[in-house]
Amino acid sequence: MEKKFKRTLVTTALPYANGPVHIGHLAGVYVPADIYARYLRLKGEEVLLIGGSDEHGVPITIKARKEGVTPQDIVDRYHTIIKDSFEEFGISFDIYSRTSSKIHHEMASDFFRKLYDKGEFIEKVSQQYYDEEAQQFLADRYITGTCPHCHNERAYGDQCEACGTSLNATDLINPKSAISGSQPVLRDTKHWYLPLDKWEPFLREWILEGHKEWRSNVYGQCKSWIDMGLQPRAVSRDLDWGVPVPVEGADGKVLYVWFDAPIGYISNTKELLPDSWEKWWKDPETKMLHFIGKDNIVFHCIVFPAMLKAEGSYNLPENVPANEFLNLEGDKISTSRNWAVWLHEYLRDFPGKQDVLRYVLTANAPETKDNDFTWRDFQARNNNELVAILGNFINRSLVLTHKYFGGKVPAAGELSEYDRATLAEFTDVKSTVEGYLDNYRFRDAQREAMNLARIGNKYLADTEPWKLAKTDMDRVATILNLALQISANLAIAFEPFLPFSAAKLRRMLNMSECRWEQLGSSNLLAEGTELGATELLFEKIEDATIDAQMLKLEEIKKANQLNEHKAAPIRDNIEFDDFMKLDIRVGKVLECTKVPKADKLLQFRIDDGLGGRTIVSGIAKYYNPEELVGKNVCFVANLAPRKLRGIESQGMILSAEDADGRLVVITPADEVKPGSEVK
Ligand code: B3M
Ligand code: ZN
Repeated sequence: MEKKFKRTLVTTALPYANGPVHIGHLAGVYVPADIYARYLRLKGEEVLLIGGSDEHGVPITIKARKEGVTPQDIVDRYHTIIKDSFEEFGISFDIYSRTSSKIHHEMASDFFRKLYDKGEFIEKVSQQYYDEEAQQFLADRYITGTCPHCHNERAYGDQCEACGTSLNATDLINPKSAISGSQPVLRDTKHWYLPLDKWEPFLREWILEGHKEWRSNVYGQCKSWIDMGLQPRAVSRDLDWGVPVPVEGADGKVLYVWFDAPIGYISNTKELLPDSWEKWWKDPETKMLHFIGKDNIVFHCIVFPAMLKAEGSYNLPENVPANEFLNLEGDKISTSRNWAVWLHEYLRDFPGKQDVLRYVLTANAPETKDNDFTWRDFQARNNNELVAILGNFINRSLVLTHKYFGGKVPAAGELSEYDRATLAEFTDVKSTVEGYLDNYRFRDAQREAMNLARIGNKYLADTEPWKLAKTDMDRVATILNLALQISANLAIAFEPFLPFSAAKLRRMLNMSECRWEQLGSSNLLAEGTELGATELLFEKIEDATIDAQMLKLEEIKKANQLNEHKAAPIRDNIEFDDFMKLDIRVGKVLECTKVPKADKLLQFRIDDGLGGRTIVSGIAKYYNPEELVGKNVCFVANLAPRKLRGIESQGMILSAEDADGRLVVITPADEVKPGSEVK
């Protein structure tokens, strides 16, 4: 049987404050959570939407070290940027706070201490790399060395990015400290572990038996973790940034970031509601939901619940509607490769178009599988759906009302058969949209809401009130009344999805209230209501705008290819005598022409100091023949002649191949006589 709850606590993953947020964050977590919270508020339910920045962890300290600033500087910078982006996109947080706050440090510290006092941790000594010069233990990310699998020399202590293998720092060949460059040594260190194995029977029962309704991606991941067997997990680290471990003898140790971050949900609730936060966390009539991305599933479904269970007084989540990933133009979004649409950049390039992005991200939400964001799809959904369906319907209804009825809602007369059928159609929408929203199926819900506008559009197209205006104004009044009622319904139905446009629409319709219950009614606007000024809800996005975004991505891709280029490995050694066999000379280009019907080849006449020779070279893609005439080049003079396209080539012109495959001719740095030997 379905449980009844009094209120809903919605948490959203706390983004790391070491960079700005992008469309993947928005699509995966914040837009769906916001839709859900807005929906419950419209229904008049008690709901909290909790967010904040995750300000601890090693990557933040690495970034700070690189920039020569403190970790606090880094998180201050990005917390502000992230918070502003969310606000601009209308993510209606009741609080957006941060884990470097005092209240969070106290909360996390107390939580650890309570588990410690209850004997819920295991203490274990293990060996970890220590940098003797810098006098500190090294997080795995702070150690680099050679990957034992692929011999990449720049692998990290936790992962080799060349071959993708996850590593232990002790696997690395030739480990080096990223702090001092010295070779680290192994030292004993004590840490606290949460024995997840102890909670395995409970987790198995609670999730695998009790929550079969969870999304199959979430349920499946949990099942495979549990079936693999759970191990104790270290909840402390040797690091000087984070919440200090609150026990004696733990100097230089902080709570592992994944231990303190989820407690951030609790601290932020307490910061918002110092006197009543506990009912949101401990009253079994509160329903808790975690909105997260798929890479966070194990922490929210296994580790955090085990922590809450060990503490003993908290609720567990009722559901964890985790999303898969959103890709960008077919490639995985990546912060380090700058492969993303950053929210602050989108706002700069598309001012006032927050709802367009919200719409597209929901329409493509990666709810059941990874999905792709493309700029062409963005344009098409804007032009063909938001403009052509929703915007067009609203605009026609309002413009016609202004034209024929002086901007006042006209009185409806007797409804025709067709009017009634239309009404019946859109009355059903409420329960359909609700059904989807209640099951966290946001893309289906939004698609249904859009169907309302389709119904409206079709209604106007079929009834053609503009044609009746000369003959039957009563009928026109009825039609426009109905069209305006549908518009008012749209203002309600779209409020969770497109909050800015819905608010604009409410102003245009002069709607004083907006409640979910009203959805489906044909009496939302009283006869005689004075409408506000008509504004356009959406506007067409031109090809040039989209081309500019695509170009930007292409340039990023090119830059990445150059950056990621590593020089080819050096070939096997040769003897000096082998080298001496090569006769390399300098020659002056006397003539240079394209070889007909061969798009790669140029034919050279070279002054080699010995009467001249002909060489054919495959560099036509990179040079115009004229540019090379008069230049000194280097060529292999004793290569056995070969025929290319019927021309005998007497040697080979030397070029360097750049990272992108471009060939660049080698020329001596100063003027030398044709025929000079290169040694
Ligand atoms: N900061 C990881 C992430 O941003 C982490 C989430 C914490 S949620 C408590 O993907
Ligand atoms: Zn490797």
